[in-house]
Amino acid sequence: MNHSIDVCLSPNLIDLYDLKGKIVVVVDILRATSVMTTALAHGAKEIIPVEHLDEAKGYLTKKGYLCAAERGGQQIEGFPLDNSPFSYMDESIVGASIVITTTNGTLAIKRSEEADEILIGSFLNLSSIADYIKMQNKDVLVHCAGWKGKTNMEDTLFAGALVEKLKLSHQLGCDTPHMALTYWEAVKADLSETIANSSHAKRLNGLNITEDISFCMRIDEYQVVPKMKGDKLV
Ligand code: 3SL
Repeated sequence: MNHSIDVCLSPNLIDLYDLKGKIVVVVDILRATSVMTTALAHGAKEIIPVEHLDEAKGYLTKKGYLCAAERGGQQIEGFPLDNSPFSYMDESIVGASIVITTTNGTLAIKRSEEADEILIGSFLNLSSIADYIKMQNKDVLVHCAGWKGKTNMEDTLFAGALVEKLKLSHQLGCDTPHMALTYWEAVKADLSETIANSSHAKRLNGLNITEDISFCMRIDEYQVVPKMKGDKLV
């Protein structure tokens, strides 16, 4: 085993990690990276993740872009698309260039910029991400988007699930991959029930967003490996 896998539990901790030469898998299970995975699986041409709302607003008047914005779980007024995976499954998505800004997910992508390669992970494409990584000769860091700097259950569980798939090919870097793996192994049989107790699932439930949560827990629904190429995800 020449390569390692490590886990960063929050974008606020990312400066502790050296990203150079590494594959960074950004994960925001609820819901940004699940949405991006869904959109690309349904034929979107590209996704431009932007950190700031103003930047996203700049695309609203440009021709040829479908714009999405979310803060605090809610769609921002004036933007045609929200942050629900179900909004990215119809014909309008095929061939589309989508611009998206979200509370934590797009921020985590921006803070991963020094990586050799940035991948977008979710339960929806878990095995595809693992299989792709196994074919590369690189160290891996899972970058959990969390919630406003805090750690969350669902992103940590994804990290554990990916560690489980890579533990024979990658040595576990620090303590966090061990912690994430132990957590994943303990609850994976009751994933939906476990996530139902997470703070963000409760927050989304409070906004009457319920179906998204169970959809985002589906494992291997899609076979896409979204990668950043310049400022776009393809
Ligand atoms: O934080 C994010 O990036 C979003 O995915 C949050 S939400 O699920 O849209 O509320």
